[in-house]
Amino acid sequence: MNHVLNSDRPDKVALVEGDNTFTYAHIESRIEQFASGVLAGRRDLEEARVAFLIPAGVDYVTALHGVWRAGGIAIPLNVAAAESEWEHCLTSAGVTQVIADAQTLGSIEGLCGRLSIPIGTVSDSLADSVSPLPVLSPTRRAMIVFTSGTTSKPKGAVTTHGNIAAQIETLITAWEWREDDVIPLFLPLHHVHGIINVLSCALWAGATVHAMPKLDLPALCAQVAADTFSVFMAVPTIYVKLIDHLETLEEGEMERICEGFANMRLNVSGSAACPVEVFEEWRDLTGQMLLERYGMTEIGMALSNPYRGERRPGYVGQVLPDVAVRLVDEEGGIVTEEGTPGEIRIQSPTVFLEYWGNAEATEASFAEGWFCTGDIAVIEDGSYRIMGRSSVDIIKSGGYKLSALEIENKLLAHPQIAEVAVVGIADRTWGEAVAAVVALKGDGDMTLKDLRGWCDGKLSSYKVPKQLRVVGALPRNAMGKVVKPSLKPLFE
Ligand code: MLC
Ligand code: AMP
Repeated sequence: MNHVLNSDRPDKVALVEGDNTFTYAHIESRIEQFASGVLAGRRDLEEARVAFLIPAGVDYVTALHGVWRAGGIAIPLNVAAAESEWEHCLTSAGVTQVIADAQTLGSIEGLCGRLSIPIGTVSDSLADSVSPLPVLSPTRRAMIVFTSGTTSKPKGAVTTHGNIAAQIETLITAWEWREDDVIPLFLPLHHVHGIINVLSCALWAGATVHAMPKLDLPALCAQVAADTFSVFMAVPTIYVKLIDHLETLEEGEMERICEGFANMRLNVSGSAACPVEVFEEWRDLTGQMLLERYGMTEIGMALSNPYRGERRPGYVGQVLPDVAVRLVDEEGGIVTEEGTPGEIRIQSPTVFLEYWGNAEATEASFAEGWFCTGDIAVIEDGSYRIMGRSSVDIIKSGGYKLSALEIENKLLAHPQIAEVAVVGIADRTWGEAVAAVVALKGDGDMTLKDLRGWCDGKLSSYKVPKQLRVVGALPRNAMGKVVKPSLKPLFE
């Protein structure tokens, strides 16, 4: 199965990385060289797990596709994670090889040494001659993406080649991807928004991706003003940051950038709820009606406002092609009427296979063959509206899904902290911001600055609390469980 990389026009530019451009033919031959290199004489990697820590660019595409072609399972990791987070991913997935870019290599080399996992760069693995590559069936495992949830440690969601192809195809159809599309890629490449919706859809369609190692608003806006792009995909936080950035510019420059957005065929928002005000401000600035869609690591995308037709602010639209959605109420009954809320459950070829090495969690996440998302929605006038989540322990900050329990477990190791509860509080920029309530041992005090300093290197920086309240004791119910909803008012 050779999905994802378009082969219709080999001379077309697939990827732009800084001043360099790479054609489809060039990337294809690099992928084959890399696949041959990692095979190192074997016929098939037979689902060996190969992790990589590489920012957006030709090396990332080479590693992702190269591992796939060689029959391995690709595990894209966060280049900026803390060492203990990398260690959890490497050990829980039984990673046998790590590929890093020159910059990240130094940070993870020691850990790989300690775990006896060979590490190298993409260039190290490019074979001089190409060896025969295995033929892969759609049921073969292709990728593990680590996702936080209601458990304290992230779980590895395994998708097959068939799942990935289905996730791409549904979006190619629904959003009418085409060969002449050009899209910027600044989202992190260890989550499906960047990997599937942007990178993989574009490369499947034969379009061009401008890979950027990180979000750089002035540089991005300059390209937008130059009418470089036809499609733009981001999380709501990025639209908020763009709106704030545009408002700092002198009028002429702002107008040129807004015109660049206006000239695109599609602006998409997803990964977190897009506030109605953001939809309206973006429409007023650029004339673009944001297309909001809903998805999840385990299922790809499931609901979307229409490409052609009315896009309703505050709603995530209708069911995508080849996806089946049902809402299930608290008693386990299937919701049949508009206006009645229920948990979103999904059945589709896009739905993942399993959590790696965790049959219990996999089983618990399905009911009668339907994947249980934990998100609550309602249908109103034919459109789904997301009402919230069934768990208070999941926080969505800037599009990242964070586990309150994971952060609490880390903070409990602080020598001064006796008790801790982490909650997400409403925030204009981040959607939800991580906030910690702590009870201290002894009489000391703790400032937010102290706590953030202590967290440095122990947690990815986006998980570190942005607010802190110190209390005498945490409020608990009769079962001894912290009453989290009663903590949020402390931050008002
Ligand atoms: C960065 N920071 C965050 C943060 N991102 N804090 C909370 N939440 C976040 N998401 C903090 C950093 O820790 C740092 O703090 C400071 O902001 C500046 O960091 P930065 O890296 O320079 O920030 P920036 O580039 O502006 O990053 C913001 C962002 C990024 C929105 C571009 O968060 C991002 O790319 N988010 C997208 C995540 C994503 O792709 N999710 C999709 C999951 S898949 P300090 O203290 O060090 O200064 C999914 C399924 C679906 O959800 O439906 O798509
Ligand atoms: P992740 O596990 O990182 O893939 O995040 C998936 C979660 O993001 C979903 O379960 C939802 O809670 C949330 N999400 C994604 N898109 C939207 C959206 N458009 N509106 C509200 N929540 C969303």
